[in-house]
Amino acid sequence: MTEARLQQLNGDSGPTITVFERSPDGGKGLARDMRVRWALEEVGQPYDVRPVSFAAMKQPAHRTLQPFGQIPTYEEGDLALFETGAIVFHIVDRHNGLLPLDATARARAINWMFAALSTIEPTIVDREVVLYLERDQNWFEQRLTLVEDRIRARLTDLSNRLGNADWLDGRFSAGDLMTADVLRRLGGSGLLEEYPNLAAYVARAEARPAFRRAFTAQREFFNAAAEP
Ligand code: GTB
Repeated sequence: MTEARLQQLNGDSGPTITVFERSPDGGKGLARDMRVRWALEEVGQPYDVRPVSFAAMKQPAHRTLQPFGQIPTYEEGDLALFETGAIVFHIVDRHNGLLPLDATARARAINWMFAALSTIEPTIVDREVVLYLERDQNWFEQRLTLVEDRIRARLTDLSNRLGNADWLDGRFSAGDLMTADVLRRLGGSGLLEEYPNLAAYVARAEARPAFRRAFTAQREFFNAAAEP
C-alpha cells in the first residue's frame, strides 16, 4: 500500500505549500516551489497548495511564515518552514528514497544539495538580476558577459565532475534533484546547451515520473488561475 493511500485511510492531511498566485514564469515551473513539489512527488507524499498574491506575500501574516516575504513555505501540523533547502531536506530526511541510508553516502548527497544552493544557484540568480533589473544601465552588456562567464566557470567544473555518469554520486538523490532544478533556471539562455552532458543530465531528471507529475500540477494550477 502506498504512503499516500495509508495517509488517506488514517485521515492524515499532507503538508501545505505556498506558491505564486500567478507565477511570472508563465507555467514553466521555474519558481522554487517546483523543487518542493518534485521532492514530495518523489517520496509519494500528497500535498496541498495555497496561492499567495505578491501583495499578500509582503503582509505580516505571510511574513510570520516567511520572514523575507517570499514563496514557497511549508506547513505540516505544528511545523512551518521556509527556505527550499531546509524544506527539501526535511522531506527527504523523513521519507525514504532520495537520501542514501548509508551515513557517508547520505552526507555526500546533502553536500550536493548545498553545492547546488550555495555555489551554483547564486551565479544563475545574478544573471536574472542583470536581465530584469539592470537592462537600462550603460554597462549592461559588459556585466552580462561577466556574469555569464561566472556561470560558465561553475558549469565547466560541474560538467567535468559529472563526466559520463547519469547522476552526481551513484543513484539519483536529493543532491541531483536540487542541482537539476537549479540548472533548469538556465532554460532559454543557451548556456546549458554548451555542456551536452549537463543538458542531458537535466533532461534525464525532467523525464522522471515524479518530475512530470510535479510539473503537470504546477502547469494545471497556472492554467486554472489564468482562466477568466
Ligand atoms: N532562498 C529562498 C528559498 O530557496 O526558498 C528564496 C525564495 C525565493 O526566491 N522566492 C521567490 C519569491 O518569492 C520565488 S522563486 N520572489 C518574490 C519576492 O521576493 O518578492 C524565484 C523565482 C521567481 C520567478 C521566476 N520566474 O518567473 O521565472 C523564477 C524564480
